[in-house]
Amino acid sequence: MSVKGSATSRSTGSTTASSRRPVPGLSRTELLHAYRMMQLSRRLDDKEIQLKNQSAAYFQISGAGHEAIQVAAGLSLRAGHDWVFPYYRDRALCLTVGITPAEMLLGSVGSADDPSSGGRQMPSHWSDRRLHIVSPSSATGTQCLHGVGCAEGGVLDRAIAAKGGREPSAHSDEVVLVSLGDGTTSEGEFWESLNSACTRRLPVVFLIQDNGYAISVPVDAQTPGGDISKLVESFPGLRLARADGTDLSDSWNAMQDAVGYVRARRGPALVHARTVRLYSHSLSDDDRAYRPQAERDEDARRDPVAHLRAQCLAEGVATESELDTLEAEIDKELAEAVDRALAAPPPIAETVARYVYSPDVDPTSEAFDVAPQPSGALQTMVASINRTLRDEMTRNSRIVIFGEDVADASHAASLAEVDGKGGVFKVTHGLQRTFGVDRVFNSPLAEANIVGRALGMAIRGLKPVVEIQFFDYIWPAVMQLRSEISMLRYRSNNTYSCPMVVRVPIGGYLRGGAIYHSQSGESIFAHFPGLRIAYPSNAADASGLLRTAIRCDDPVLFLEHKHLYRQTYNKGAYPGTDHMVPFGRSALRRPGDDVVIVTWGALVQRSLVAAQQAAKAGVEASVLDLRTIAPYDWEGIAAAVTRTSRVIVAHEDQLTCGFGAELAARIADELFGQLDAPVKRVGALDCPVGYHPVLEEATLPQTADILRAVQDVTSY
Ligand SMILES: Cc1ncc(C[n+]2csc(CCOP(=O)(O)OP(=O)(O)O)c2C)c(N)n1
Ligand SMILES: [Mg+2]
Repeated sequence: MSVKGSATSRSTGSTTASSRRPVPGLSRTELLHAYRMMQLSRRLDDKEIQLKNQSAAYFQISGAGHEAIQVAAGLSLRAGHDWVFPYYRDRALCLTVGITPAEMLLGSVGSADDPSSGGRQMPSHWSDRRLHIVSPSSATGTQCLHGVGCAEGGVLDRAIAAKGGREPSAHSDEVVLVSLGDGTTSEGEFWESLNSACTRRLPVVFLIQDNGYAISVPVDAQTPGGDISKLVESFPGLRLARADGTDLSDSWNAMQDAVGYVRARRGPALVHARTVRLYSHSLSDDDRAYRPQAERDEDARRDPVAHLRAQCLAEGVATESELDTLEAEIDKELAEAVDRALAAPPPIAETVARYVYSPDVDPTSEAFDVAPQPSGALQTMVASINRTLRDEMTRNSRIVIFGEDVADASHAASLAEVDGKGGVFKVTHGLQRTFGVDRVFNSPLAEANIVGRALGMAIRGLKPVVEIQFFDYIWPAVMQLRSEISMLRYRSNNTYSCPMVVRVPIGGYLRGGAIYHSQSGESIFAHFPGLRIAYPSNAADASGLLRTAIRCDDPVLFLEHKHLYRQTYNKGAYPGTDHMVPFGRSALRRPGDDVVIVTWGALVQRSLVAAQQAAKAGVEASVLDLRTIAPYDWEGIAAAVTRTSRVIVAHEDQLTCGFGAELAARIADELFGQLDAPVKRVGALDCPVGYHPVLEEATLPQTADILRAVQDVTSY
């Protein structure tokens, strides 16, 4: 092993007279335990391959060749004290931390009893709440940000608890291990996570298991120079250890060094372990298609399990017959575990949609219907949101706010002189000044970083309320929103969840917002099961909906229309510290029996104006403000359509695949018999929003467009 960074007190494993064992620092019992774990992992892989070949398992990906570094990593951690963010090759790691072979095999067959996911996830996506092994997705690299967020969450929890006089839930010496492959280091999320780990000196160990390939792509075609540790050498404060990941001794020394450094709170560490991939990428891959035989043979000669066996025999740690006995015991244990897995019940089809959302806290329920108690002067939507955040932060010390520019000043000392930024729209202004830098802070300019870190904090009980600066720039975070935030509860069968709020300024009508500050697109996120979407149109609703978003137990995308932040027509008196609007409950903004305009966001006001104009011609249009998109108020829509027999869905987003398409289809499907006219949609052109007001006006739907739709539908 070689290390870079400030020296630790630990030995780096040089051979000494007393170290006649293959792994100095491990007792004979510990060494044989390590050998058992490595053999168990390999034999379990082979068992699962058999099950796949017998069609009793449906997928297989092995850890063969990675066992030494993984067992060394597992032995260096304290189960249930430290945190583990594994990836799909981490069988030996997860076994060493404490997941049993029987539990793994229940995952192989996809049983309802599979403790990681109840048969929802492929095998090799292990998790365990008690052991702090966090449910991974299959997306490479996303876990890096979760691990960093978890480490940061622990640090913040302790700082906040100390100020609030409560017991912290995080330990002062806990370590977060994030594991990934060499190819995965090409993902931006890896680099974003290194940035934050080093900037904030977080207690994270990155373990890179470099088997030289990402499916068929060799590391030299993936990483400049073919050596990831060279690239990260200059990260300030990052302790770096390189190891032969097929050698238990070298792996142990590297892991001890890294974990010791992190546990002592000296900063983050990275272990670059070179392993071999003894089998193909997965059972769906055949590496003979792209790897020469000589290279495969060379890997086989570096088999870590065979290597340790030979070492144990050579050094007299155990006799051949002792190792044979140990291996026979493993085979017996596995045979019993296979029998149990094969007899285990499959998932029940009726449970398929369980745990998309919290089964315990229902934001559509009466519990979230708390009437407003308005008091004080009328205030804008931006003031209303700011005050709601302030009140909720006062009520719940676990709320943390971060995002780009959301702090008043990153250098808190400057606040003696300056007023503070508090977000580009000033929504979070003054919150850092009131609640301190542990609860309100700036993120790097990296959207996946914001959402991914929030997940890592949320799983351990903090309540992140983060900001994406503009909806137009949400896209780097979409993998996190789609594959992580909204799916964590489902994929872990309700074992892990990450309730949080992602606030996003959205929309146009800004006169000058142009192409990259005017976008809509809520329908895209309505396609993410597990995510709630609120979209207030006025100041009072913004407060009530935000409070529901914060107090509910699901991730919520909270869309704040930029144009609505400071209008006068949607001002309201502050509705009090307990007002909540349940999700999925629309509001009738204007009654009218001739047609209903179903709408939300900035088109609520435009629809009201159009309705007033239509009334002059004797047409009475009602305006129904949906307030939330996921869930949406189908009963409210159905009642309004039944009453009027004519319906328009009006939204700011583009017409094609806008959320109106979904509503129009459902209305046509389920309410066809109630209709006296076709369902009409009003939306933006399928065209970007140009800078000049003439272009903006031509793209976005205007009052006149809604009025024309009212005339069309009512004269049909
Ligand atoms: C974001 C993402 N892109 C692509 C894939 C498909 N994929 C799965 S594993 C893999 C290669 C990963 O290689 P590496 O990080 O070296 O890990 P290894 O499998 O070699 O251990 C790819 C491309 C994925 N799962 N996620
Ligand atoms: Mg690899």
